[in-house]
Amino acid sequence: MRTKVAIIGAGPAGLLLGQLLHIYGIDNVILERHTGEYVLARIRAGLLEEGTVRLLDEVGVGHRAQAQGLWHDGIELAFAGYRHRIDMKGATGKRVMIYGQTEVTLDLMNARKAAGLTSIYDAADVTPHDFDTDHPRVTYVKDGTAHEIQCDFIAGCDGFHGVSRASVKGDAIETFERIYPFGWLGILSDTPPVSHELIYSNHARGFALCTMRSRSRSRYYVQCRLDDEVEQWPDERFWDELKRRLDQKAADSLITGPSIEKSIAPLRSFVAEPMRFGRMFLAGDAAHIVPPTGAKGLNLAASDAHYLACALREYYDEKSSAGIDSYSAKALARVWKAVRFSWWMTSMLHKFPDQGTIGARIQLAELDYVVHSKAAMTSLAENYVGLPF
Ligand code: RFL
Ligand code: PHB
Repeated sequence: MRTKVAIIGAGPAGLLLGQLLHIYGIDNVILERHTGEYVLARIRAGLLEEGTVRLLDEVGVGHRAQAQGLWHDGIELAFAGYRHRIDMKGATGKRVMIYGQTEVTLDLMNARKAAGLTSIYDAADVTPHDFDTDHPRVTYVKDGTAHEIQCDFIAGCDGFHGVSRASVKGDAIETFERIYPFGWLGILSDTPPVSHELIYSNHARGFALCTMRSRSRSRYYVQCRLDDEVEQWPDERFWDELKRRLDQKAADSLITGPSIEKSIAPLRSFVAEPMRFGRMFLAGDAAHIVPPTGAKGLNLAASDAHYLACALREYYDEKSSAGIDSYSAKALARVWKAVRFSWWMTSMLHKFPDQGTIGARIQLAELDYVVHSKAAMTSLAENYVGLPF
């Protein structure tokens, strides 16, 4: 088989890139190691920047998000027993949308199917080759048979544990990493959200986040130990812990119910530089990871896909390499700002094992400053709604 761009990974980065390239008339094939059902069952992100929603509109899949997504003008920060609102719309003129990653993935998958584009799910041993030459190729095994795709470019959209970044020789890549000493335990439940806006809570027992998927489905997270297992967290323990980390009013009005999903995610900041290796590009979690406190991971996957699709369009339409030559620097400039913001939100809101009483007091002072200073509030809002791309 031959194609212009072989995309490895059918997460948001790969699917969005594939759809953008299709619209620009650039044929592409997606290779995914798991089945479509498996990909759709992963509960992850929920919050989209306006720029991400705009991209979904651009590729013609935004109608369901526009109809079912929940626009939010603000968030609440809870600390020292009270909640304080950050008016993001007022500070920046922009909003964010709650629309689950599973729905984004489904919309993009359906559009790809409807356009008759080739996606190979359940592909084993996917391996990029010769991307340092003008003839890159990707090999894989499907139903026990070996296959090869010849292409002009490879897009490594295969997430943090993917094969693309791992295929790069040691000295060609530099990585930066911080692993946080805690995780997030998340549950999904068919109960109405405790508040119509997201609540980010700093508490002496640890961080908590109240978010949602719809008016009748809630998503809640509590900071947990890195070595915790979901089995140690029966629903009653989760609800009890969440209530303790919220202000009295929220705790009293929280409606609990059986969890329909429960999982623990570690928190990490990670960046690989550069994001281009000859004729292979990295995009999304394959190149960078941020802790979810800033809600930036999926939104960075979207901006990478946008930058890369524009660069490839320039290459094919204008016979210019300028776009692909500047892709890495352009994407990384936005990535590092999101890495900084996500680290900052994480540092301000979580309980760190070594922070001591002085660290806890400094966090409260910072939160108090953020909610009372117009400049600080605007800075938080500007980053939260997403820097322009
Ligand atoms: P993905 O989604 O991991 O997709 C990569 C795909 O590549 C496949 N793959 C391979 N395919 C072929 N061969 C191989 N060798 C392969 N290896 C892997 C995988 O099966 C998979 O299908 O990466 P992508 O596309 O870059 O998308 C990134 C986002 O998924 C991620 O950044 C977000 O989920 C992060 N995130 C959030 N982001 C936001 O913007 N807003 C949020 O509100 C938000 N909340 C979250 C989050 C992530 C969380 N967890 C679980 C880490 C909340 C949580 C709890
Ligand atoms: C979510 O809805 O899952 C979500 C929202 C905001 C975050 C992280 C996760 O910061």
